[in-house]
Amino acid sequence: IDAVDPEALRKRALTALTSARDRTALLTSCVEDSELTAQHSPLMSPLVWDLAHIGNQEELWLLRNVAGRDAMRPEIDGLYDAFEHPRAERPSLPLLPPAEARHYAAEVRGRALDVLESTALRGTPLTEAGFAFGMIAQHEQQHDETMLITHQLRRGPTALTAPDHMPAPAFTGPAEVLVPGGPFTMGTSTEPWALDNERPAHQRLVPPFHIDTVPVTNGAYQAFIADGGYTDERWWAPAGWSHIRAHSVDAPLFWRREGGEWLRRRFGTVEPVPLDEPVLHVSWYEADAYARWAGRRLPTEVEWEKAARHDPAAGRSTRYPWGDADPTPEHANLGQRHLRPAPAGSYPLGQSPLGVRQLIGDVWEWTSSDFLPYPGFSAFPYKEYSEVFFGPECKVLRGGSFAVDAVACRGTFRNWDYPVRRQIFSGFRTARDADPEAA
Ligand code: AVJ
Ligand code: FE
Repeated sequence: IDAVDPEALRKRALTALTSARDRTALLTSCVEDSELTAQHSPLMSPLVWDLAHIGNQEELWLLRNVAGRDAMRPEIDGLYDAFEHPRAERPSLPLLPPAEARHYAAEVRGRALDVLESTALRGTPLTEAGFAFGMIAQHEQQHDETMLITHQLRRGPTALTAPDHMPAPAFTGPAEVLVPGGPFTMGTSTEPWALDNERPAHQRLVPPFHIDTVPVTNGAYQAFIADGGYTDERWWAPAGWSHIRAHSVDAPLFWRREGGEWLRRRFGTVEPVPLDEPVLHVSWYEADAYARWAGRRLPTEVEWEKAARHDPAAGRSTRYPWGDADPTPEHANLGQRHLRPAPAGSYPLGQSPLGVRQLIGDVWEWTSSDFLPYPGFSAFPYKEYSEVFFGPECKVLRGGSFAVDAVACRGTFRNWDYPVRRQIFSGFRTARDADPEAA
C-alpha cells in the first residue's frame, strides 16, 4: 500500500469493502431465505446472524466510532454482540429476518461509503491509512469464510459452484526444506491494515529446522489411519486422546469409508478423497498426532513465519513468501475462487525463497504454538478481537485457506482456534529440528 496517496488508499478501501459485500451477497442469496434462518449446525450461527452482525460491526466502527454518528438501531446491538450469545443459541433470538438484515447492512454500507468519501485517511490511529475501513473489510471477509463453513456443514444439494483446479502433475521436489538458524523479524509495525495481534515487529532467534515443502496430503494422512493412528494412544496428546475416544473420531471431519474406499462430503457432493490434496478438516490434536506418528512435530508459529517470510538474499522479512507484491491467482489459492485446496505442490510462483510451497492459501496450517501476544502488544481498537483469546486454550493457525480473501491474508496474519475444532478449513505441515551445526 502506498500509504501517502490518499486517493489510492480510498480506492483500495472501496474495492475491499465492495468485494467483501459481493461475496456476502453471494453466500446469502444462493439458498432460500428459510435456509438463512435455519440452524445448519450448533457449531455455527444461522447465516442471517452473520449478515446483520457484519452490518452491525460496520455501523459501530465506521459510523459511530469514526464518524461520531448516533446508533441507528441501539436495540439490536446486544443480539449481534458475539460475546452475549453463544452460536448454538442464536437461532432462537429475535433476529432481524433476512429482508430486514439485508436492508440494514445495505443502509449502513451506503452511509459508510459517504464517511469514506469525507474522511481524511490520516491523523487518528483509527483512520490512519484507512485502517478502520480495512479492518471492517477484513471482518466481513472473515465472516464470509465462517458462512462458507456453514455452507459446508449444511445438508442438501450444493448451492455453490466454482471452477475446479486444472489437474496438476504430482509434486516431485524435495519433501522438506532446511531453514537456516539465526535472527528473524516476526510480525509487522508497517503493514497499514495489519491487525493488533500481528504487531509489533520484533526479532526472534530461530534455531535451524526442516519444514515440509508442501502441506500433508490426504494420501499421507490415509497411511496414518491405515497404520492404526487413531487407535494408538502413543501418538496423542492426553486431552486429544480423551477427545477422540469420547467423540468416536476416527478420520477427518466429513470423511466416511465405503467399500474399502474413503469418501468425503464437500459442499453437498460426495467424492473419493483426492490423495494429492492437502488434508482438510482436521483438529490440532489430529495434526499433532499425525506429526508424532511420522517422527516429526508441528512447526512453531515463529518457524512457520520464518519459512514464509525469510528472504536470505535480501536479509529481511517479506510480506508474502513470493515477495512484497499483493497476491494474484498465480501465487495462491485464495478468495473462494475454487471450493477446495489445490493439489500439493501447486503454485510454484508462490513459493518462498527457500522453496516452501502453498504457505498462503489452500488450507489453514496448525502450528504447535499457543495464541499469545507479541512483546509490546497493545489491544487496538478493541480487546475482544484478540486480547480476550490470548492464552493456552487457543492454538495458532497460519497461512489462510482457499476460503480466505487476500485482504485478510498475509505472512504476518494470525488465526487461532480451540484444538478440538475441525469444521474450519484446517490442515497442517510438519517440521523437525535440524542439526544445530547445519547451515
Ligand atoms: C480470527 C477467525 C478467530 O471468527 O472468531 C470475526 C474473526 N473476530 N469477528 C472469529 C472474527 C470477530 C475470528 N477469528
Ligand atoms: Fe465478528
